[in-house]
Amino acid sequence: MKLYSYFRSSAAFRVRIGLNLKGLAYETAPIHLRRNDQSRPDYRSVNPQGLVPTLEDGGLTLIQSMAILEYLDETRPEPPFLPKIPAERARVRGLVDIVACDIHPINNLRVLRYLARELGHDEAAIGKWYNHWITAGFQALEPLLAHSDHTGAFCHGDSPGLADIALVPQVVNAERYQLDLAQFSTIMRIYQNCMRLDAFAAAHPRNQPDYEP
Ligand SMILES: N[C@@H](CCC(=O)N[C@@H](CS)C(=O)NCC(=O)O)C(=O)O
Repeated sequence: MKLYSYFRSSAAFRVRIGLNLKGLAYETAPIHLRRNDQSRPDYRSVNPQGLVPTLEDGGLTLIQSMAILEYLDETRPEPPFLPKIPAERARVRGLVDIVACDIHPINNLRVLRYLARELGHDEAAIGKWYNHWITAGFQALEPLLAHSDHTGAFCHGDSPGLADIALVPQVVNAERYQLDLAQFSTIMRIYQNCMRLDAFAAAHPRNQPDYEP
């Protein structure tokens, strides 16, 4: 398998965690987002959206991190990323979507660049925007996790799954922008439990072949 990835991309980070949890070996094809590798015609011919991640599996080319993760789960069912019961699956997907649909897309590099280049906002304003949307999402995630009997060592029970895969990269991004995470004690407890696992630690940006300090 080949994963088009950027060390700092949280969407690629999700897929790296998923591949590691499934025990799947893969090669990394670095796409340097800051240098705009994502706009190169050769990469656009692989992923016309010009975003990472893209996963090649045999003759298949797959895009969109959550679609890739569900594909991995459907083709390699062990260990499962989702619970079996429909209501519980909906709970996990709801937690995932807070991150993947409501926080991440508006804090993406191309959005931050638009705020800076087209709308003229400075670094301080962009940092404020970034942390505002993470805080809004985490203020919903925290009680959903803290007050549910389904929450265990991880977002859903005592094994890592899809919600943890979405959550951990978002926490790493929040740390990078120096958001005060002390108010999110359940999120941070789960995050720390995840980071004790090799699958999560090995997927961390600083452990990638294209890492830059
Ligand atoms: N919904 C997509 C989002 C992918 C995405 O936005 N990737 C970011 C990195 S985390 C990217 O490639 N950004 C490039 C850019 O903004 O130019 C997914 O989950 O795969």
